[in-house]
Amino acid sequence: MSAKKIGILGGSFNPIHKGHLRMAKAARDEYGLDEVWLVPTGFAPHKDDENMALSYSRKNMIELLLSEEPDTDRIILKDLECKSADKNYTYKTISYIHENYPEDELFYIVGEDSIRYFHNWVHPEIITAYSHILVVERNASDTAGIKTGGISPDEMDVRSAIDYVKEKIPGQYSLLSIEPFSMSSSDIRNSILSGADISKAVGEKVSYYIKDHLLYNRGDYDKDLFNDIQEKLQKRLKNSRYQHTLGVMNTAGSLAMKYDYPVDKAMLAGLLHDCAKGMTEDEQIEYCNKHDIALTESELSSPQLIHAKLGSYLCRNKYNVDDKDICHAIQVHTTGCPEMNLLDKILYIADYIEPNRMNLPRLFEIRQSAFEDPDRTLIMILHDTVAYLDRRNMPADPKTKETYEYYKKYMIKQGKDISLIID
Ligand code: DGI
Ligand code: FE
Ligand code: FE
Repeated sequence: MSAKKIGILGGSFNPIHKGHLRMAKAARDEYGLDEVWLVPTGFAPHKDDENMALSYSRKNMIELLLSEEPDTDRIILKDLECKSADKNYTYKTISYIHENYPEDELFYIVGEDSIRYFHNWVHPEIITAYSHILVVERNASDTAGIKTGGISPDEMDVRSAIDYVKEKIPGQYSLLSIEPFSMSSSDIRNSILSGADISKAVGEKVSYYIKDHLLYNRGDYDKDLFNDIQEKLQKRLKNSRYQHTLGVMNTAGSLAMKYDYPVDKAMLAGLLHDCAKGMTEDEQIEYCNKHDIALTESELSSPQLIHAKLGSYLCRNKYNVDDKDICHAIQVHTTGCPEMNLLDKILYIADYIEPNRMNLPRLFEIRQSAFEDPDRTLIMILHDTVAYLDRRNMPADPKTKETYEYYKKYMIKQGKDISLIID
């Protein structure tokens, strides 16, 4: 294999944004690089940890942005640092790449803000020994808050700063000739908190991913609230229903761990999902009439559906969990709905696979699938539910049918073969 030119763009990518790709493309095109590797950090104890998304999600977002941005040939996610529990020093990563790709020529791509502090990094001389440093200029406002010991833009412009650093840490340094741009992950995280649209900066897919997983905007729940609700439900539900509830709560929590959703929130949705089952079906209908909760024809003729809608109402009004995501997930937990969000899917699936469920067809396969591909799992469950209703001459609710059709189309659109899981 002939020697390659490899660009390396390290960072926390928390989250990745289009500016990162601009840097990668500029380096690739100006230096004729064969590949540019995006290398996300693993744990970064020096960063504000609370805002650091799991490397699982940071990697997913890199793949999502690469999949929808034009002109990303030869720009790839390289997962080198995520596996380490230690601090990821750049010199270690560069040494590792050098040792494993000794023939290749390495280019380390950094923003101006980093180069202004580079001489204070740990072993910068190892980085320059093995790689050519490519610097991307930033706007003055983005480099103003430089750490003590760094070179502020008031002191020197970027070229002089590079010369100064080169004097201290000899090596090859070049300034890439792209226009400076203002885009930073921390600004994006702040925009999320203020509810602003971030899709311009990160693309539609990453923007959706962040919303779906509630990244950078996670509340937490009082543990007393859990105990309080558990006590109430234990009194109000039959024992078998209460055991099912605990099973759904814990399964929803496990799925949340797997897919990087806030675990406590998923558990709370699981805990409350069947709260309306403390009433008989007649009582449920009466309660709905009294509180102006409109029921559909389908719900009136199949009253076992009502507890989802009523449960959502009770969640907000009786259990004081006024959380739109949890209420929505409870509302749709029996029939599903098109475009379910991640919590909707977690609850829908957990309800079906929790440990007390038994004697369902292909339950083992559905349980395995739940931890591999939520959308495929939805289809399996919807298929089996429709078949079950059919066998018993029960009508499927229009929402159930709509959801099933929606996800079949959705999977096919994604090029996923579902022919072996449905008939
Ligand atoms: O409340 P759970 O028993 O834990 O589970 P669930 O909320 O999924 O409700 C399941 C019941 O609802 C079960 O008896 C089947 C029924 N069901 C699910 N989808 C439909 C449905 N019944 C009708 N008529 N139509 C549906 O689409
Ligand atoms: Fe239910
Ligand atoms: Fe349930």
